[in-house]
Amino acid sequence: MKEDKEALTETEVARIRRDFPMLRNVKTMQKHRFCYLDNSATSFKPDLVLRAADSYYRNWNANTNRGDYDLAHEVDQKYYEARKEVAGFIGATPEELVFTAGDSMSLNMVAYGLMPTLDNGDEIVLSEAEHASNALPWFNVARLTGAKIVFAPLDREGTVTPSSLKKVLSERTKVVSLAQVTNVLGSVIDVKALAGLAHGVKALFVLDGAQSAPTMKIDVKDLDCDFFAFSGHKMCGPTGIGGLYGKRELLVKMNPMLSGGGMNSRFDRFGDVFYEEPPYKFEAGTQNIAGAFGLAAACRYLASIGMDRIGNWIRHLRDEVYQALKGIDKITVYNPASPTGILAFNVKDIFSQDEATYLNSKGICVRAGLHCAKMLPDFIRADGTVRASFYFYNDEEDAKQLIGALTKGGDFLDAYFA
Ligand code: ALA
Repeated sequence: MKEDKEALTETEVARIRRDFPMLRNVKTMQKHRFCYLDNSATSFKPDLVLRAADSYYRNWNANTNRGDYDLAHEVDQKYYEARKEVAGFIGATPEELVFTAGDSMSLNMVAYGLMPTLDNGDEIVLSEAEHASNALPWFNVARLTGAKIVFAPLDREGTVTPSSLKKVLSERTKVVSLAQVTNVLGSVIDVKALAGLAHGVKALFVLDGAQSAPTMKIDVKDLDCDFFAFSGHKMCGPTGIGGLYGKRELLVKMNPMLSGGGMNSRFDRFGDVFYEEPPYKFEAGTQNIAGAFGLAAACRYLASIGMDRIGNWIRHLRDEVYQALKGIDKITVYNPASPTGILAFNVKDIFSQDEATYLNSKGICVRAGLHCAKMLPDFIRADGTVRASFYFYNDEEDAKQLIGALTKGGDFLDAYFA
């Protein structure tokens, strides 16, 4: 794996851009260059990912872990190789990696899987910066068990720090579940320190990697999280595929949220069910095999570029935009110090979605509003933000296009005259 500490170069990015049909083929509306800055919502897919997913339907189209013919054995082997590749990408073994439909599914599987271990009065620690995937499953499970949701205070940057987590931990804490990188403010937590504190009170530490797996090197063993959830589509993989890492002993004990074919070895008319070993115990029904092939190809692709270089490049582009905007009175940036590719801002007196409409008129795709993080407005004191999120195929021109659109005009009414 290429892992030097430098950022990508413009020449490399120009070459990388040619790998993406969405950057080759999409002709933007009207006269503006197409500038996609909504990568925290979803990323584009390179040709090799599309080919890998397509290859399943063309060459290996049999069900997995069920058939007794050559093609079935071949697809089992390919599926296992895909699992090994994806597991290796986050520092796990294949036996610890469950394929899921994505980050939301993974977090639901942990929350409902742990439900039998939660009692009335137990506490689940979250933060107000969590997006829906890492809040709503826990809200549901708290309601069903009588457990209580407790929020770890955020510091000025919107981060849960070791000292803020300490304030809410107690012997009643059973789970701490936090995003490694939050999706609006791009705040990054010190996972090792926080996981250590959670383990100190015998709580499990669940890490939501929706925004981190695409942009930083992950080693679940080194981080010592108990579970790690992520989506494929934010890291150049297909939609509808993602992963859940769990420590082996926890996966062995945890209840499967979903039941069906493939996850049981036997059941009888009296209701006795014998589960398969993890990870198969958690993969009920025919799986997204094409998606797994595509995600494995995406992991290989990202690894060949180098996760540190990806992280450094997106931070560089984001900082360039921040430096250009920080002196402008009418623009408020909510996450000046974020070490990620995410910039959250508002233009004075303009509703965030109107601003996004204006940027759209300049060919720029950003997300605006609450971004699924619906508890955050009280903290940032803004009912919505504009979010520009960079990925490694964004180039200097993208950063300049955003700066240009925000420094010249910036009034959503301009959209009507663009
Ligand atoms: N959680 C995704 C986002 O932040 C959808 O946009």
